[in-house]
Amino acid sequence: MQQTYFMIKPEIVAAGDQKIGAILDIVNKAGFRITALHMRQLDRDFVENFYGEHKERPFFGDLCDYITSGPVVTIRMERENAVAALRELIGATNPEEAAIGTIRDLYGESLSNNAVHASANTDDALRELGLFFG
Ligand code: FUP
Repeated sequence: MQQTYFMIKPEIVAAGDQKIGAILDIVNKAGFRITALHMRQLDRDFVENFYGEHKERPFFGDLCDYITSGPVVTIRMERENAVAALRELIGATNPEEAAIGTIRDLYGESLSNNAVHASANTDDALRELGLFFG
């Protein structure tokens, strides 16, 4: 059993419970078990650290503004091969390139507002679960 970090981004949370529920239903049907879940307003320093790998990128400021624009849902999940399986389930970063039926295909609006985050690899999963769940 492997653990990964999953996050539902602000525009989905702002849209109301129905979209949150629909996304959780997709991950549940894919065999993930939720072991911790919170809705939280993240502060700027926390998000700058979380997205630290992108610090030098031109979109970094907008990305941090967006993630702190409203509450997010932070989730710890487990499954066999959870990290790779969740990345496949969410689809490509840009919703326009995401495979049909993936979460970003169904719920993403744009490259920056792409509905959800999932840890990219097992090292990131450990780091991100540590940041969010201690
Ligand atoms: P991902 O791992 O799929 O979330 O993608 P990245 O780690 O490459 O990017 C993190 C977030 O930065 C993305 F979810 C969206 C945002 N982003 C932009 O806004 N513009 C870009 O050109 C690339 C990423």
